[in-house]
Amino acid sequence: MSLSIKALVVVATLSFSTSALTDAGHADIGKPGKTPAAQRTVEITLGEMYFKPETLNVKAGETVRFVVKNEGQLLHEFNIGTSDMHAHHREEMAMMMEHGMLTPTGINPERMNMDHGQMGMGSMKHDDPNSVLVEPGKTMELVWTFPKSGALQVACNIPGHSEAGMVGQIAIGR
Ligand SMILES: [Cu+2]
Repeated sequence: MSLSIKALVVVATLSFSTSALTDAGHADIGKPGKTPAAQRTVEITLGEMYFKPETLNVKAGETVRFVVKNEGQLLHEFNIGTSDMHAHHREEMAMMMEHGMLTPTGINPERMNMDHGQMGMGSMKHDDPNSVLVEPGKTMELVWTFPKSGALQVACNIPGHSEAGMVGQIAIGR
């Protein structure tokens, strides 16, 4: 992947849209954190079709810097949310795949940055702050401040992946 594409991926991840977090009915899943505030760094490995580790133990209110490495051959996602949010995001991802914004192995930056209004998709972009999309061989970072309590999951919402096992639990402790 060229540098410019890499830069686009980083920009896509850093543009903080909070749409995913403000939809009605969403549980408190926490919020994006800042690297200097991170109390620790947790390394996550993605592959076909797993997260390592699969269970994350975090403290209430803790800010964690996740360094997410894709050691697989396919595009994967590391997304923090509730099972309802993941179900909703899976539909969006399926649409992005259908429209060529995503391919099984990567992100198509031209299509991702197109105006999708004509497709009836509004300004759909993969820029949720609670998620990183990681292309094969790449490493991305996500800093997250967890809520005081709640039942959260990590999932890869690329079509077929969570169904094949790319889902894990986040345990929020005291
Ligand atoms: Cu995946």
